[in-house]
Amino acid sequence: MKLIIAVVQDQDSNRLSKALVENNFRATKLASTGGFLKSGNTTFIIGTEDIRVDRALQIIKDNCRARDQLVSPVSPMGGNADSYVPYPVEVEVGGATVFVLPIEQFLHF
Ligand code: 2BA
Repeated sequence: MKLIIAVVQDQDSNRLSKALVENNFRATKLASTGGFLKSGNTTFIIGTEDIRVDRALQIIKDNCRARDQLVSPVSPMGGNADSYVPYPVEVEVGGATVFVLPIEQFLHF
């Protein structure tokens, strides 16, 4: 069994949830925040059998697309200036950042 962790953009999350349910995958959605943009994204955790991993990855690929996002700098008001970017930056976000991990044990009480 494998655990798929997929970080996707909020705009794609409803479509992806729907597609996962339609294809009989069980998933949990977590509200998350990107470390770089510091804006909201959605993290899916999906536990599935090894033989269904490729199908889940295809569904994620089909339902998440890359978008350019302009990041406007926010002055760090007395806070930590380590990650402060002093000019607007355009970055391509997504489609999805995906990790596939082995599951040692799966329990469902
Ligand atoms: P963020 O960390 O907010 O990153 C958003 C986008 O900003 C990234 O898109 C990438 O294009 C850019 N970016 C991130 N860090 C950068 C840096 N140090 N310098 C220049 N550009 C940078 P994606 O790569 O598609 O990532 C989308 C989101 O996926 C990330 O949001 C983060 O929440 C997650 N993610 C990506 N890589 C990860 C990793 N190795 N571990 C954990 N989460 C990750």
